[in-house]
Amino acid sequence: ENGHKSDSRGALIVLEGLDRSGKTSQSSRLISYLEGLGHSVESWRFPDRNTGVGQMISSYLTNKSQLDDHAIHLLFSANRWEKRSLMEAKLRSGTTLIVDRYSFSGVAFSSAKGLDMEWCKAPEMGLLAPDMVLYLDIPPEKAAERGGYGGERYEQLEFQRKVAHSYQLLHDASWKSIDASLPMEDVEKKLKEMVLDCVTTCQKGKALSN
Ligand code: DGP
Ligand code: NA
Ligand code: NA
Repeated sequence: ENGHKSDSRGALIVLEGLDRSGKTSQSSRLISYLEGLGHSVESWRFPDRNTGVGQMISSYLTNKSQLDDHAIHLLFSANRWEKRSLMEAKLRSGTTLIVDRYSFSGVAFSSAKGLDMEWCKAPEMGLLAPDMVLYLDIPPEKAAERGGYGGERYEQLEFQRKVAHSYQLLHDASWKSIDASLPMEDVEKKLKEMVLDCVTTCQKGKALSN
């Protein structure tokens, strides 16, 4: 103890993966787990369909509207930007955020349509950097078998194969891959260990970056 005010903050933990990779259920399990240990934690997801921009995205995803590929890309990005300051405030106040999809989804899904990957990354620059990215790795065929897709625009096997390929190109050393075709409980166990480790490191004062 050096007498300085604690820099303790929450961790920004992102879950990425194909549609039906299990992110949403694993996210709620992680939340219960961390809450049970007495941590302040919130579940977030992108796109956040509750904002004005989010409603445009939702209408696009449900095929109620058509948009140029670049235009929808920028809307997804804007949807993350409009939440940036709240996200930062939460983290600084000590709340850990478990976020279901973030910039990597933006780049993976849009580049899967053929957009240039560097162009796709540009509007994401300056958003808060995740402390950890957990990639729920599942073969597209296996994800498609899981109770079927919900029928939204991107939920098609052929397209998900392209997204999987894009994710592979984005995957770097900061990512942790989990075999998401394992039974749910096994995936949960691995995720809990990784997340607890990350939360503890951030509490010790790891700086927030962008
Ligand atoms: P979800 O609510 O997690 O099911 O996401 C809705 C769909 O939108 C899903 O197929 C993934 C896709 N998606 C999420 N974020 C982005 C993004 O930033 N850009 C694009 N093009 N697609 C995204
Ligand atoms: Na979906
Ligand atoms: Na999801």
